[in-house]
Amino acid sequence: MIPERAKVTLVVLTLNEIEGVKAVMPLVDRSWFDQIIILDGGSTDGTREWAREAGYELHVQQRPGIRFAYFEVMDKVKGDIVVTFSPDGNCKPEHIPELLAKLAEGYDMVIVSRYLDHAKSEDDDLLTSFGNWLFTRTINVLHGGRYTDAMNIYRGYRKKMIYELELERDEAYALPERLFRTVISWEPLMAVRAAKRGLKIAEIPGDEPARVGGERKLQIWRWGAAYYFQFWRELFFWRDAARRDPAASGLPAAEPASTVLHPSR
Ligand SMILES: Nc1nc2c(ncn2[C@@H]2O[C@H](COP(=O)(O)OP(=O)(O)O)[C@@H](O)[C@H]2O)c(=O)[nH]1
Ligand SMILES: [Mg+2]
Repeated sequence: MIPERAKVTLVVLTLNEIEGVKAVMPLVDRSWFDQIIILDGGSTDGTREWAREAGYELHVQQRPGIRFAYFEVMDKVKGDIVVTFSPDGNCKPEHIPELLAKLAEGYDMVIVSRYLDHAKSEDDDLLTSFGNWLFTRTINVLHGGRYTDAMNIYRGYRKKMIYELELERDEAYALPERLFRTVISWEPLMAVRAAKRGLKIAEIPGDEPARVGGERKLQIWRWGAAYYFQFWRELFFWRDAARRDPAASGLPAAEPASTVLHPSR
């Protein structure tokens, strides 16, 4: 029997990225994906209007903060696989076919790593390059990961993994966010819990070019502190109850990753 083809949704994060979307989105072949959603944080620079005119599905988030953007959009994601992408120049679209091919091998998550093999980041400064190294190394040491880049947005994963790792729950973020008065994203915690759960993870190397226009929204100190807090808290906070007792978790049993993707349809 031919396995049913896994559907793939591209989620494109935008917050005032008009120059980026104009330069980058034309390089994203729409036929690579079953669905493309522009996930906008309330842009006021014409990004939303541009997305509508270009015929993209658009979701404008209601609550500020990247994790709320993800929480809100998940109901609209039809794909079995989600690929997240920033159209600000930092993510090279030419890595997408390789990313999809890797996911088709059955990985739960594949990260485009800025630090694997020959890859390099032109967006990094001394602080972000040290921060990314430190955070990735901390996750590896504390939680048994083997990442070279645990922080990048540019990645693909099974949608169901979000729920298996309970990343959609406020309790995973509320305390660090209150302590450091910010709203964080879910990629670092995803890396932590995927490692804790022993999921099938891969990385492919991918250069990160400098951003195209616009401004960086990264809150270096607040996010750094909140993520670091999360990493240590995870040593005792999320004890992987679902794996030990699936009946008690109320979660659907994990299914093997869908096997067939067509990156070059
Ligand atoms: N929807 C949404 N997108 C955001 C938000 N904050 C940042 N982004 C987008 O997420 C991507 C990554 O943000 P960026 O500031 O470039 O972070 P960096 O690349 O890690 O320095 C960019 O495409 C931003 O436009 C937000 O609150 N909501
Ligand atoms: Mg960026």
